Amino acid sequence: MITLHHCPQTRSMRSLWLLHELGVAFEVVKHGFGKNLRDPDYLRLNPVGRVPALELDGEAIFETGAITEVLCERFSPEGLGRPAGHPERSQWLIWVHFAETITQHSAALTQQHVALREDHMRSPIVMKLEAARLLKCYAALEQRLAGRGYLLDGGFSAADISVGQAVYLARFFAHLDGFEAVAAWYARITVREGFIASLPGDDTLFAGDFFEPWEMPA
Ligand SMILES: N[C@@H](CCC(=O)N[C@@H](CS)C(=O)NCC(=O)O)C(=O)O
Repeated sequence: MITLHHCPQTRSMRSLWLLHELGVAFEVVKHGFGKNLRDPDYLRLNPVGRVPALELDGEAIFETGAITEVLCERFSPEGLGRPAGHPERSQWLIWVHFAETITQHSAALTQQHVALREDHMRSPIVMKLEAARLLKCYAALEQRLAGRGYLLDGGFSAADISVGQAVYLARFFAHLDGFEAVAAWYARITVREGFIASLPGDDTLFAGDFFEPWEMPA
């Protein structure tokens, strides 16, 4: 039995997309994105009270990258995954985990624009800095994707899912304008049924499509 603990439009969407692509049977337990994640019952699944958490045969697994590795090893070692010893193993690991390099900035920006309730708590400097750092991540992806259909030459993999979902979140804070290879790849992977099935319904975290950094005070 596989159970994914999920909040829409967060990192757990990455695991949800992967599960859909794997074509395995699973259940989703949806959580509100708030203090409820600190409930003792949930902390038994993820000790810092974050999503995702995955229950797999009675074991609780947290950290998106670990979940991706475990699911691919078990259900799609040479399809969506690249096993130890495979020529593309290192590149697969690099890009699966690069998703976190991107998402740390989106998480900081979600805190700035969404989670902080009072305007005086928000920082235009942090907003600008974190959005600029997303653009640096896009630049690294542009370099990798120039002349490639997918992140790995061997074809679509969990690396595209991981980074693709990270770019989905990043696009709320930094436009893809000027990153042609990234935009073409993003368009290519987000028509997939697995991605579409991982999108939120009415239960969105973001009350808009884009959050502009605030102007710095003069
Ligand atoms: N590195 C962890 C980060 C998990 C994480 O911070 N998830 C966010 C959602 S994107 C969360 O649950 N935040 C709730 C909170 O910070 O209270 C992973 O990849 O699973």
